[in-house]
Amino acid sequence: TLPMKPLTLIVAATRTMGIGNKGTLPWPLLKHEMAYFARTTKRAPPGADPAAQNAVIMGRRTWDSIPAKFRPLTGRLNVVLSRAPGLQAQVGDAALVESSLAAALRRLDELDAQGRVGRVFVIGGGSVYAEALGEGAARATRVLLTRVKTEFECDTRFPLDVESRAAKALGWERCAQDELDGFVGESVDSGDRSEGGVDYEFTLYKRRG
Ligand code: FOL
Repeated sequence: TLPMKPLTLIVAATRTMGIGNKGTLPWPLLKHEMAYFARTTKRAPPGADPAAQNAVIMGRRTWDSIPAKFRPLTGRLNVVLSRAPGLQAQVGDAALVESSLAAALRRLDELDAQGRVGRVFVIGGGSVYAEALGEGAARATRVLLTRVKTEFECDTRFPLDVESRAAKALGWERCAQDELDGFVGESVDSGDRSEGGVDYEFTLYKRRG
C-alpha cells in the first residue's frame, strides 16, 4: 500500500479570502512575501531523502499566471492539472500534467515510493484549493496562509475562511509561532509586516484529527 502524504495548501489571501483578480494576484508584487513562498515550497523537510524534491500542484490557470521566466518553479516538481489533451506537449518536460487532483496524488505517491518526493504543496488556484479541501480530502492537513490585511478587488477566493465557525467545526485552528517556525524551517517574521503600503502576516492553520 502506497504512503499517503499530507497536503499543505499555501496561499496569500485577504481577510475576505480574496486570492486573485483577472488571472493574476490582486496586489502589486510583494517581494519578500513571494521570496517566502519560494523558500518555503523549496525547503526539504527534516530527514528527507537527498534525491527528493518538494512538489507544487497547481491548476492550469495558475500555471499561466506565473511569469514565463519563473516557470517551471525551480527546485520543485511542478504538477499542472488540466484535461486539455495538448497541454503536456505545450509545457514539455517542465512539468507533469495530470487530469485531476486525485490522479496527481496517485502519481506523486508512486514517485514518493521511490524516495523522490518531499513535501506536497497545493499552490492554487480557487478550484484546485476547493478540490483539495473538498470531499475525501483528509489529506489536506495544513494551510500556510499569508493574511493580507489590505483589501483589493478580487474575483477568486480561497474556499475556506479559516477563522469561520464552520472551519473551526471542521477542526481547523491557528498554530502558535513556534509551530509555524518548525514547519517552515526558519524563524518566520511574526506579526504584521508591510511592503509597499500593503500589510500582511504569515500564519499557519492545522486541521485536528
Ligand atoms: N502563496 C503565497 N504565500 N504567496 C503567493 O504569492 C502565492 N502565489 C501563488 C500560490 N501561493 C502563494 C500562485 N501564484 C509565482 C508567481 C505567482 C504565483 C506563485 C509563484 C512565482 O513567480 N514564483 C517564483 C518567485 C520568483 C521571485 O522570487 O519573484 C518562485 O520561484 O517561486
